[in-house]
Amino acid sequence: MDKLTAKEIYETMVVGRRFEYAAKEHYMEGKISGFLHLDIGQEALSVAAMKAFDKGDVFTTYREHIMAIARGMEPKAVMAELFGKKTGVSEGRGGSMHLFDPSHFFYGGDAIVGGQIPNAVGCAYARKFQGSEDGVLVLFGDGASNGGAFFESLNIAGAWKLPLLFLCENNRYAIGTEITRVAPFLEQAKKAEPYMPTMEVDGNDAMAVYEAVSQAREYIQKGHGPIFVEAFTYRWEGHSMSDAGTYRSPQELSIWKSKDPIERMKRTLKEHYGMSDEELEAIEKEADAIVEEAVAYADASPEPELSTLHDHLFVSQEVRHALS
Ligand SMILES: Cc1ncc(C[n+]2csc(CCOP(=O)(O)OP(=O)(O)O)c2C)c(N)n1
Ligand SMILES: [Mg+2]
Repeated sequence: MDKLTAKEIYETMVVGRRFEYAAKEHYMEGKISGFLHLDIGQEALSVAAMKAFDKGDVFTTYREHIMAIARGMEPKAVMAELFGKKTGVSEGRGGSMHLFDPSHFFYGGDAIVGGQIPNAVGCAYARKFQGSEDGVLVLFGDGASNGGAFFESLNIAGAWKLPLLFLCENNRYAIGTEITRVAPFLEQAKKAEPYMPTMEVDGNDAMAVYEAVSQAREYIQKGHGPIFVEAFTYRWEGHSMSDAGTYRSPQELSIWKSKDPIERMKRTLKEHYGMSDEELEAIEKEADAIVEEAVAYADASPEPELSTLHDHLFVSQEVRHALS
């Protein structure tokens, strides 16, 4: 990986983590309502996957703030969405779980566990039909890979050789359920083996995730059909903001905190790319400024007007005509 890409990945990871801590703080203050799922501890996976899959369409889960930023959505527009403001990426109508921006080919954020997987299959089918070579990336959790829609998606993507990259974020838990209590093995990639090639990667190693997703992207773009990448990681915070965390031990959490993906990438930048402490500190300062600006913008932005409450519920006449 060239130095610029490595630096960019690190910068986005640092912004991402600070963004998440700021969101947590403002949730506690009551400025963000509804659900909020933090991605702290999983930044390497979220950022490096987006940077490696820089074209094509992306479908993902409700734990997607950092992915949206890494895809190019502005942190202030993402924060404004969390605050439910008109200037948010989904005009304040979606909130944390529904960050949506067709200009970045980013289609959420889905509150239904695994709901994004069949949507991505449909998109991959459409892209193949249109002759597009960019392909589609779908991210989902270990828990989602126990659902029926997941297996149906593997099946049809395999049968029709769709340009679809399945990326499983295995953080070992679905809310409080440890994956091996509800699946016969830890590695969810085993489920995909009859349908497509599979790869496993350390999800806390940004360099490795970038490499694996780049290889997988090339594979689907060459028209070989779907591929499955599983990245192992761990979330540091609760599942959402209401989670007492009684299902895991403090020891387990501290082992994973010692595998901090940001510290790891920082070491790589120092040791392999010769970056100085001053340069790295400047990145942290800049990240703080970006997040502060995002919060100030979200705070100052207006709420959507009440008169627009019923907008976007049904397809408009204009869209209907355009599609017919
Ligand atoms: C169809 C459906 N069933 C149950 C839920 C409740 N629920 C929300 S998140 C979640 C756990 C999902 O775990 P996983 O797929 O591993 O993703 P993670 O939260 O770990 O990123 C569940 C069961 C839901 N939102 N949708
Ligand atoms: Mg999980």
